[in-house]
Amino acid sequence: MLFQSNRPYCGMEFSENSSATQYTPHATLLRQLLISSLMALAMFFLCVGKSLAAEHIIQMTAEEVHEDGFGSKLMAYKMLSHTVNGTNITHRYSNHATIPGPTLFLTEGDTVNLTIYNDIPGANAGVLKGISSQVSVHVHGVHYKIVSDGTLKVINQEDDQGAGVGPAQTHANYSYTWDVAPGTAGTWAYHDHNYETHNGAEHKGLFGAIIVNPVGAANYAKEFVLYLTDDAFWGMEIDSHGMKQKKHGINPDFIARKDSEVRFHLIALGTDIHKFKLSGYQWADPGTNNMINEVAIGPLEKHVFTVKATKNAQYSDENFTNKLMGMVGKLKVSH
Ligand SMILES: [Cu+2]
Repeated sequence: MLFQSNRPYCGMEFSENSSATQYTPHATLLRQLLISSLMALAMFFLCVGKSLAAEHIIQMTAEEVHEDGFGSKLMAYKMLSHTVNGTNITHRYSNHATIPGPTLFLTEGDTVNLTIYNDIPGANAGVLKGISSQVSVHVHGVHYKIVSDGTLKVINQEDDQGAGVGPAQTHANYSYTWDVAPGTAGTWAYHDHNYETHNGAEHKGLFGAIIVNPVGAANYAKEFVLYLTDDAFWGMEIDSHGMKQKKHGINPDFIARKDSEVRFHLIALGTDIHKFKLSGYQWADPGTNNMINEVAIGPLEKHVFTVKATKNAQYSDENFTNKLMGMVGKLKVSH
């Protein structure tokens, strides 16, 4: 027997021996052996794949931040704690509330339990004016039940699904459960949907991304996440060595080691159509064999691509008005 009957494993039990095998000709016997071995191998990988599925417990706050160059206050998410199957990985994130918010790396098959806390000063005053001062986390791409939509009751018909005071009910904090189901691989935005209006405060800085990798996906030396808003790139750089998240902010300069493979994640927010370019580089348009050197990306669209970092470059939004706004940054390649 391949599996002892008292040992837990996933899937159906089968026997590699059959009473009929001793009378079958060699060819059939060999074929049966081959089929048994292949089945055992398949079961093995199924079991390994399943046991890799991780449970993420995440706690975040939404806070006010003051970015240089802005008259008005902005808002940002901060990671309080993140454990994966009980292992604490909070040190990967900034100690501060950042724009963009924490990038969450997930793998198909994982589950996420995310709790949001409201640290906006005076958040409870909103109820007097009849507006929502709840903050929420509404995610794209992964699966969840309606109670984890992270929207106001006017949208989901159930509840105001955020932390703080909403028009219908209040929650000191609010927890969401996400099923990172097979088929959800990709780069997806999350953002507030409840602050002040049913559209939330994404435009004030309450946004971030989840990156869902397939099981056994390749590793990239650096991950560069760029959000294209109507007047700036907001970015983050993650080094696969240690997974430390840094360079949060506007039009960041990214750094890559020469000849390393790096991955860009472009996520369009706002209303503009952007024309992204990485000077002197070409990359494969995802899902095709076409090599491209610029890409048009509209509201809510994403574009994920990889390049080998061979030379310094400038990334930019070639859309005329966006370029006038200064949507330009650098890729610096070091030896
Ligand atoms: Cu959205």
